[in-house]
Amino acid sequence: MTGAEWLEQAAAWVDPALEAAFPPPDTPPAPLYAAIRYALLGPGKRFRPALVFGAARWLGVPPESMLAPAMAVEMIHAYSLVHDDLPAMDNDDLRRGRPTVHRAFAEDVAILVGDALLTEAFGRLAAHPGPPRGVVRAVARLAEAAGHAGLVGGQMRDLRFSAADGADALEALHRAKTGALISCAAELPAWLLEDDRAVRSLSIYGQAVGLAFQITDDILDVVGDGRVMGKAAGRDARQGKTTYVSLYGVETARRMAVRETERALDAVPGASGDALRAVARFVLERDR
Ligand code: GRG
Repeated sequence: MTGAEWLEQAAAWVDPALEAAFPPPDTPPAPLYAAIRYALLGPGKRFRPALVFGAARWLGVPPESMLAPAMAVEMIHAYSLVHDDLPAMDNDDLRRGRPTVHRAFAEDVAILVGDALLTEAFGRLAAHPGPPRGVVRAVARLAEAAGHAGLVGGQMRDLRFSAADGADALEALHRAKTGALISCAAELPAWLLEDDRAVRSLSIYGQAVGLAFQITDDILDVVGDGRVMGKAAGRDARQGKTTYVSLYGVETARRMAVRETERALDAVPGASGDALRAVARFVLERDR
């Protein structure tokens, strides 16, 4: 199985559940549900659900038994994209090959869409049918990844980052902004199953994949095709952003991504780690 095939499988499991998670688009108060659906069900890779399902497989439980965490991480991811695109943040017009939510609807709607997705994510995870202590610890872990020490803190670092802050600060920024949710996605099945040893391995795997994901994101911004990526290429350079490519150049950045991927592969050995290893390799090869 390739990583791309596992991502497709993940979408086949999680998309019907995401589709059913909110009322039909014309349900009042308009245009809330139309906009939530636009943000959540768009043509994303479902990378974070693929990590949840891959970790479930590594742990020997049916991936479909981990629908709640898969939905939760995709909802938080979708919220973060909607808010990141807002005029006050990155001010983007295009996401996943379509107008961003505030462009397709309105800015006030986009803020509420993000708020609704963020809130619903915790409701879904809390409703996971499993040992209550595991569910509570998983909810706490998701809060950590999404909050001040994760996504939000990483976004703050990003908004105020300057090249003079240096390479360590850049890594800290990306470990929080991109890596925290990716690592959390890989860890959640182990938290839910209260398997602390597996949490440690999946955290090593997830942090390495998260960093590789961000490095390849920076590389794609330079060498990628905007039509395939569904967003403008070359934005980082135009905005004068400090990235792995601007600091190290494409070749060294690629070697760094390879090193992180090898670290990830080593963390999930054995036959049942095949999906997680395929997803880690996908990160290196991805073109979108
Ligand atoms: C606004 C609180 C807040 C946080 C925003 C994650 C984030 C923080 C912003 C996203 C902007 C961005 C381009 C980050 C770099 C890496 C990344 C998360 C890319 C998008 O993820 P993909 O490639 O997207 O998984 P798809 O569309 O495939 O779901």
